[in-house]
Amino acid sequence: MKHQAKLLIPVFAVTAISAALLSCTTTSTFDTTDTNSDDRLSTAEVRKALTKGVFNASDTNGDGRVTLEEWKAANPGSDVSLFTERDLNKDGVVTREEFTKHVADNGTFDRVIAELDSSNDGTVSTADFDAFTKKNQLDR
Ligand SMILES: [Ca+2]
Ligand SMILES: [Ca+2]
Ligand SMILES: [Ca+2]
Repeated sequence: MKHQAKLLIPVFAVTAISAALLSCTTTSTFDTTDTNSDDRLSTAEVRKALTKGVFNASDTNGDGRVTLEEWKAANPGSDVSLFTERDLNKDGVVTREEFTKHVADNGTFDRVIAELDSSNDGTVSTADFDAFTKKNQLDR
């Protein structure tokens, strides 16, 4: 269990790349993200973990829906249009499905994955992950 650096590192990278993204922390680690335990993070594994982490950080009561009130509390000072553009059917709540579709469509997490994948082979190895944390001096 050497790779416990939290995935809040790439989430910070997301916020650096795209100020439009919800800022948050997630408790996911390399090990918990690597769901098939092959010591590599596929884009699907990373996308799934980040989507879940970011969504859950806003869904404070854990009912699978983010209301505008919850979103404002989790993202103080952010433009409300960022919420409304994620509310695809405009019913005033962002469901997990809407959020997942939105981030898939705008490719936000793909940019994070590209940044983590220093060897450009489409997966994030523990070496890629360590190189990223070192480069960004976020190792803790
Ligand atoms: Ca894996
Ligand atoms: Ca909720
Ligand atoms: Ca909605």
